[in-house]
Amino acid sequence: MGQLFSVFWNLWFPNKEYKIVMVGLDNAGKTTTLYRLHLGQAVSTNPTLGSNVEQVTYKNLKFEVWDLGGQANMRPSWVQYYKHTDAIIMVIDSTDRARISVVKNELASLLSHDHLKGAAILVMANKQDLKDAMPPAELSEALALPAIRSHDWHIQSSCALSGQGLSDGLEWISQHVRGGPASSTTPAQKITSPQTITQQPAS
Ligand SMILES: Nc1nc2c(ncn2[C@@H]2O[C@H](COP(=O)(O)OP(=O)(O)OP(=O)(O)O)[C@@H](O)[C@H]2O)c(=O)[nH]1
Ligand SMILES: [Mg+2]
Repeated sequence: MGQLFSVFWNLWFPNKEYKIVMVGLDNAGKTTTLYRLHLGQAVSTNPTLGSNVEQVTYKNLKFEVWDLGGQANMRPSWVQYYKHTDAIIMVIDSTDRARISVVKNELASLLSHDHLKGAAILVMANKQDLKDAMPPAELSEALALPAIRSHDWHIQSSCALSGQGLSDGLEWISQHVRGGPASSTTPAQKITSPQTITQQPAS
């Protein structure tokens, strides 16, 4: 049924491309995530100066995925990419306990931005392959995600090196942009598994 729907969707909107902007602190794993999605393999990265952009196709949906540099002096420029954004992916180094409050501030700042009013927020709890990684539930609490009422959000555990969790994250975004089950039938807060937590904005 889902497959049939996506065939029709593609016929109706053959060239529709959704915009995803990937943000997060330096060293979080954004560029690794982008190229894992685009090429299907891990690449060696350097700190991003400016941005990278690639097209990613997932289940007949086309996404233009922007990967922005996360160093402190580059974060003020993130806003320049926000216009017409369908979804934000905030990538987090789940072992970086020392900077979780910085992540929380950056999240608050993007949630209040006018151009991101209708954007879905996918939080990637990345580097889950590392022993001291905070699990999604701990990150969710540290970032006060359950208090977010303004946006549809979801937290997903991932390992950008292996690709674990990336398709699940794109699946959630796909459902959001299609206005499918994720945004019409999910209860106010739902913990679908220890790896993933979803919440809809209050109506
Ligand atoms: N163990 C582990 N390492 C990862 C993972 N994802 C990324 N890395 C590593 O983390 C480092 C930083 O990754 P990048 O993708 O360059 O980080 P970034 O968020 O793009 O950083 P900036 O461009 O500086 O903003 C690299 O050495 C990656 O190989 C992961 O899931 N697990
Ligand atoms: Mg980068």
